[in-house]
Amino acid sequence: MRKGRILKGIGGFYYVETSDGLIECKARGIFRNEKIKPCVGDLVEITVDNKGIGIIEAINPRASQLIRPPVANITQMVVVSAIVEPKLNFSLLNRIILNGEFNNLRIVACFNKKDLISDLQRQNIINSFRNTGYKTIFTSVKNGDGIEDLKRELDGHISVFCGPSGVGKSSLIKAILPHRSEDLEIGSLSGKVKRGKHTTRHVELFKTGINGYLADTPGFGNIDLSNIDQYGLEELFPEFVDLRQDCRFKGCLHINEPECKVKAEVGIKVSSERYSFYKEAHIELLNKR
Ligand SMILES: Nc1nc2c(ncn2[C@@H]2O[C@H](COP(=O)(O)OP(=O)(O)OP(=O)(O)O)[C@@H](O)[C@H]2O)c(=O)[nH]1
Ligand SMILES: [Mg+2]
Ligand SMILES: [Zn+2]
Repeated sequence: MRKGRILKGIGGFYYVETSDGLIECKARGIFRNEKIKPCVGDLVEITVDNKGIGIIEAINPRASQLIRPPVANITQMVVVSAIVEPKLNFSLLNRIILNGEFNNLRIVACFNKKDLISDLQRQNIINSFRNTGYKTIFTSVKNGDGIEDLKRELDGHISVFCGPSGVGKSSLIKAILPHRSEDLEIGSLSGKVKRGKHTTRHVELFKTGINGYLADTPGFGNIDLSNIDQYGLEELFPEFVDLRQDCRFKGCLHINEPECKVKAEVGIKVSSERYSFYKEAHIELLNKR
């Protein structure tokens, strides 16, 4: 038995990184009956036949499992956005972050295409995420700004790059891993619709820096919050954490309750943009019940 990590899965084959290099593997039929499927990121045990084809014999328990994108054992989400081209969708950005929080992942908020925005636009973004504790990085693939900062955040983590189509996820990864550029598909924005089109299709983990792995993902258009518990929602806003114990009522949802410390701090310690998003998510979960 050898141990390894699945870096890529295509057409029923899994590519497992082992101390002897990358080994092409098939999965044991038994997994299908047990309704678990090997997933990129899984730590697995394999045997190799005399033709050099590996068989995945066992899948280690997963520390985390993201459904969209399907990657196991990730520890960090790099949420990539642009401010223009495509225009920032603040609600979608926060939904992606919420999904990361829900999965207990460290969040890095990466704002790419810095070359297209002003200092004021940058400052507004920083302000709207105040007291969240999220690592915020501004990058430009065009002039190389911030790429080294981003690289440093990847050491020791298994990261997924998430975000809408066309924001430059694949371009950033190409800048971080120039030797893998032939494996990354970069799209170009259509001049007419400036919305971007999906160019990245499958998930693969790439090795990066010191003990880091990263995965590119295809951009997505919307995120549904239905797996989040209506009462647990407020716990997923790190800027509420130091305030909530000062709300008058235990279990305060920071919506209509009197003497709510979170509401009192909107525009001060809690940005009004993030609080508006909190209300939006709260109402959405309320209506889903
Ligand atoms: N001006 C500018 N353009 C950029 C920058 N980074 C990427 N682009 C351009 O943005 C377009 C989209 O880049 P991609 O890397 O394909 O975007 P993506 O996020 O991977 O998109 P999907 O794979 O569809 O999700 C390409 O035309 C890039 O050349 C940047 O920092 N500045
Ligand atoms: Mg891409
Ligand atoms: Zn409250």
